[in-house]
Amino acid sequence: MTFLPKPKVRHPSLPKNALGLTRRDYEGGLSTLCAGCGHDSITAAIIEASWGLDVEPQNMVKLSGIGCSSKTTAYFVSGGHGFNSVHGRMPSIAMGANAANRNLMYIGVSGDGDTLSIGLGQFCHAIRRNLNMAYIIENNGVYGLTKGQFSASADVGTKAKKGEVNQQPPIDPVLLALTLGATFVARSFSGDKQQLVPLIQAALRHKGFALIDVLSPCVTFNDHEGSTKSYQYTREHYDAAVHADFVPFQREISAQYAEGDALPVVLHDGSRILLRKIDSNYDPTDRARATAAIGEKLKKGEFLTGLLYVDTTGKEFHDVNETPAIPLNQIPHNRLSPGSAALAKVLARYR
Ligand SMILES: Cc1ncc(C[n+]2csc(CCOP(=O)(O)OP(=O)(O)O)c2C)c(N)n1
Ligand code: SF4
Repeated sequence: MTFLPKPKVRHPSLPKNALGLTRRDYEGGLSTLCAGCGHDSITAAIIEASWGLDVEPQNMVKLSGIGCSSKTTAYFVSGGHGFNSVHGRMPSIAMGANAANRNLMYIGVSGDGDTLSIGLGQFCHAIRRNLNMAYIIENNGVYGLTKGQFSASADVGTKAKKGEVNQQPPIDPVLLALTLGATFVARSFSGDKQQLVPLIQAALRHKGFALIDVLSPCVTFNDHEGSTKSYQYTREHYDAAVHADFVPFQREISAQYAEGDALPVVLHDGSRILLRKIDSNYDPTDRARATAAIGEKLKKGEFLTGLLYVDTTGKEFHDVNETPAIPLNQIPHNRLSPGSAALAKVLARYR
């Protein structure tokens, strides 16, 4: 993968987070994506979210598959660990790494092709296992890297740049995740940083699988009239159900909200998400009602956005499998290898 380093020069008065790091410390290499690509805006939101959360760069693990979207893990938190996997196979890598070390913070970045076409099976099982990771789909409705073929998220009737009309029904990742029992489901837009940054922070802090489907227009192959994933279409059919404020543990809650209008959700580490309901009928803790509301909007060709469903009571992968609290590479040798007498005992059982 191409990696273009950025100059190290920085202004001495740049604001610093609790670790004494500036936003520049959360950047990566220079992007080689097309100018105006929605994916670059998502990268900027991830940088902002990580800086604001005081993430220790060396504790972040960035995982991806193949696609323009999957290239973006090289563009943020250069001090983190990274693995650019085979197309659609990022969840397997996330699973293995997560099982070996539960103390790191896992973020996966994928495309709608990488997740919903070739990688659909892997995606479903990562949700079922409630793998502890934030999973971002940069959803543009096409395979950008291979020049604009329809992906599995393209809507029926949407037009390709050269006029071809998509006939196949789309897979909606948000509805799919809700059906599979996901415990954190959100949708946003690359052009709405104010909504996206707190969602990413909450997803990184959520214990379990946190999905954010981000509508992210492809300016080169899917930003024309007739596309339902263009900047113009998304702006015109974009409707927020809730607005999420992320409040880190130990920071005073200063957000103003009307009584009965906001729902505080406490995460496992004590940080909170304050959900301000824009639609007073919307309940992000009721899976069935959330699913119905999202489906209703989709039928009208509209996108409901914000934190659409959250459940902090579900057991995540490590609770279910009782994985060791310390990373596998730190388990002492005498615990891993109980010695020849113990081995002889095991073998005796098969004689
Ligand atoms: C096994 C395999 N099959 C096909 C490809 C070709 N390929 C590369 S990227 C891609 C799709 C990328 O689309 P998406 O995940 O939506 O990402 P985008 O480029 O739109 O961000 C395909 C089909 C591949 N690299 N590997
Ligand atoms: S081809 Fe599309 S998805 Fe890929 S970098 Fe260009 S605008 Fe972005």
